Amino acid sequence: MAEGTVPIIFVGGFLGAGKTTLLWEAARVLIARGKKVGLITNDQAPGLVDTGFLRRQGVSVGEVAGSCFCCDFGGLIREARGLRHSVGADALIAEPVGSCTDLSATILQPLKENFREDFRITPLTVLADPMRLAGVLADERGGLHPGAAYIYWKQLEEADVIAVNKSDLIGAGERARLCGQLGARLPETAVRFMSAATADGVEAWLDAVLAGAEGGGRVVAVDYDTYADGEAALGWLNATYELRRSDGAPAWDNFASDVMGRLGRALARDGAAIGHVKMLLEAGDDHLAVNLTRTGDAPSARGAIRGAPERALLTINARVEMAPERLREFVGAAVAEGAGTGIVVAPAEIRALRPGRPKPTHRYREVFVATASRAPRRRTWGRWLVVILGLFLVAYALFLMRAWPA
Ligand SMILES: Nc1nc2c(ncn2[C@@H]2O[C@H](COP(=O)(O)OP(=O)(O)O)[C@@H](O)[C@H]2O)c(=O)[nH]1
Ligand SMILES: [Mg+2]
Repeated sequence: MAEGTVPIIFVGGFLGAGKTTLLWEAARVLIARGKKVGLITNDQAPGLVDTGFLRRQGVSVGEVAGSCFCCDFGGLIREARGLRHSVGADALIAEPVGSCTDLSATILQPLKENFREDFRITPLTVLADPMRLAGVLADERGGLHPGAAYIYWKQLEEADVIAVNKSDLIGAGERARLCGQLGARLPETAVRFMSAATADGVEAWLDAVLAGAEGGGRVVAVDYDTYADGEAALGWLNATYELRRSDGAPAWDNFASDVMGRLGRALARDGAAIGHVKMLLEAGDDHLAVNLTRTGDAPSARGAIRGAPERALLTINARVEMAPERLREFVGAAVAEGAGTGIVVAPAEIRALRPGRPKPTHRYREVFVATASRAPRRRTWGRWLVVILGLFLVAYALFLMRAWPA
């Protein structure tokens, strides 16, 4: 087990920003330094592609499923402590749900007040996809539902560090432009650029947050009605299918790309804005991840399934601006059409939902500042226990000395 406080890094940011890719890359850097790392993923429902993908990379992963971290603070603590004790993690990196905000008020501040002996809270990093960021900087909404755009801006506002990811996709001119626009909107916030995919800038970011001041330096005002509207604008679908392939059916990799292509085109025809669609196809020791992060974009794939194994497991996570029931139909149709007659599809679990109104376990109105007179609550309880025990012992001693009144 790791002794002393363990740094915990929160990587927030909108759907598709590259959080999971960064978690994996940062874990690789720390593992190469001889550290033990625990990752914590989060989703509104079980069956998370990110968890499956990260576990496939051989790193220890805890998952809080069924609620965001802020609404299941106890679940977050359970996973963080579990990773700290079971694998002796020296560092924890956590990825909140991409449509979640107000992390500073609901997670970082309560951690700082009540768990500072266990965890060191590093600066809150909010990751941004440069194209989506350019969109919201240009017209405030960037093509998102107004509530989703509100969430996007709140994420940026509460960040200790904004990390513009995917810097491999933009040139120096675009970097300077984004930097200037962010500086004008959020002059107090540190901005850095990195590419989680190529690892460029990841180590420098990691060193900066690990050495940085305590995180959660600001708490922003959040209108929970608008926040809830933004979350509810997205249909949420987590589905798992068991697949069996007959001879002559398309290769697994082609099948996965075909399903994603069909789904992407169908959603584009319907005019539905994609938060992200992720697929993980697993067969034996191999896996293939396919992602689509915006309507009209080409899917990107990572990994491969070698040979022609008979069975495979397909997990799909889709967050799209449409009713969950319709999303279920779109996904079901794409899988069935992609499978054709050569692949038998058996749905194992399908959950389609609209995230409910966020009801955080804790919410701080201001930044928690540790002072001698405002010690962590658990210590205060400990002190009371010592006082009560002391009084009891004194009373017992008096009784033994027969000084106790009859
Ligand atoms: N070009 C490029 N793509 C990236 C980078 N980081 C992530 N991606 C891709 O962006 C998509 C979403 O990444 P993911 O880590 O799942 O995002 P999340 O939803 O924020 O966790 C995937 O297709 C990734 O391969 C990057 O630095 N450069
Ligand atoms: Mg992710």
